[in-house]
Amino acid sequence: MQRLVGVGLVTLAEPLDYESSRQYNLSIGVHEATDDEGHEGQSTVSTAQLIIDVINVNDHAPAFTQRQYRVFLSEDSVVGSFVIQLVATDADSCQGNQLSTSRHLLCT
Ligand SMILES: [Ca+2]
Ligand SMILES: [Ca+2]
Repeated sequence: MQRLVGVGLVTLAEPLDYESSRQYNLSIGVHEATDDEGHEGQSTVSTAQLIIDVINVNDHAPAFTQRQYRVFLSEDSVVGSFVIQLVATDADSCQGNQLSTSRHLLCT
């Protein structure tokens, strides 16, 4: 008895973006090519579920909330004086992504 084997390929039609869609849940059906009398078959014989989990990559660059900062400091300011607090954000998911500033680690 000979077995019939069909192969179907699933290919990516659009770029993925973990921050927009983290999972895709697809239903895939297989049909008979022809029925016993040689007519083109249309009924679904079997279905399967395909779940695609998108893996996050670090594809967004961190950015400061302002393009320019300006601070006025008196020349007699002592070493260690507070100068400014800067804030940066990163559109990537927080999992494993941290922003490193000279003094603090941030997670957005
Ligand atoms: Ca990033
Ligand atoms: Ca990402």
